[in-house]
Amino acid sequence: MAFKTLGQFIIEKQADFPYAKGELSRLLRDIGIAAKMINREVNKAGLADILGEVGQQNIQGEEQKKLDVYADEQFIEALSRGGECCYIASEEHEDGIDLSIYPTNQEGKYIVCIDPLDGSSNIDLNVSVGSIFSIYRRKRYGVPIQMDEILQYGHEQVAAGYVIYGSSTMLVYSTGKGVNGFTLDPSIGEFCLSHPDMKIPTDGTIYSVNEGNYLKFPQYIKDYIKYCQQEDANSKRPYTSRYIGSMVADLHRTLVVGGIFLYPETAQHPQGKLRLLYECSPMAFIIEQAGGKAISVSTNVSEIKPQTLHQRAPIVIGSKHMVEKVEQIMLLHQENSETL
Ligand code: P6P
Repeated sequence: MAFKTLGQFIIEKQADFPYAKGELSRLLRDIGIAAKMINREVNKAGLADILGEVGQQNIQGEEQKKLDVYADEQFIEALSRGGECCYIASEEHEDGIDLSIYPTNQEGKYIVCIDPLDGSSNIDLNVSVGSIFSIYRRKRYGVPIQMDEILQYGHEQVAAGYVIYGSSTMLVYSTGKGVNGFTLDPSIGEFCLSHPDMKIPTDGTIYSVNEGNYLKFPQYIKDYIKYCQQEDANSKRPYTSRYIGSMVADLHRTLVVGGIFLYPETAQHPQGKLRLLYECSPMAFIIEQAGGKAISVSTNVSEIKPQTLHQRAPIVIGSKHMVEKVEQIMLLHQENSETL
């Protein structure tokens, strides 16, 4: 059976957006092109001796780049050329990239926040890494882009998605009408629909957290981790602990088989480690679109107003009932501390 390609699927779903004249479709296709370019290089990463170490000339006499720099360049290249994007906020750039100054992107309708290669420290360990993207609608035209158009709430996202460069390369995205997964078929160089209408199980038996930080976690998180480890046949506990250390890989597993991923706040890092605009918000959008939940301490990730481009946020995300259990324990602690 011939699979439906990403391009065919996007065009088919264009009817979901009566007002869009194909710009979002073209933007998603541009992202797919960048993903294919990055996939080709990520899969060669282990051949450093042939490709040459970073900063050296490789056998073609080209400067060997760090893969996250290369990934960043591919997204900027594809989004600039496509013309639909007016501004890029990237993990690799302290300041955003205003494309609206170029005639080709002057009328671009969309703002894209990206983590070009998340978990890139894992590349040399041959661990799955990923790209994460978040798409917002521009608010004004004919004037320079203002920060309030970049720093929008997660619930204002038009679309979000990720690419996971793993045992196979997949692009998973949502435009607010469910989540669909596409697997790259290298033999034809196309992403093909392999996981239509993805739903995260409402319950799971896997918890995913860097337990090395356990002693620094707030008490409600410590209590939840202990809850996961306690014996209880009815609720299939103790749960299994799985932590890859690559957010896209940990959350792709969570989406497919259920579970919960936590990167909480600690005393030293009250905002946690993960970035709001291009890690937490897009992953929260996808997981919520698939029927899951994503909180940041006592608020939904989608309801945090970003103040800066690279702002961090604590996150607990995954199967609905598992996240609700964390909220339950947190509430108990808040009530106890109020009665003390
Ligand atoms: P830690 C990778 O560096 C990353 O940004 C995410 O992909 C991942 O979830 C997290 O950091 C891992 O952080 O502190 O557990 O190594």
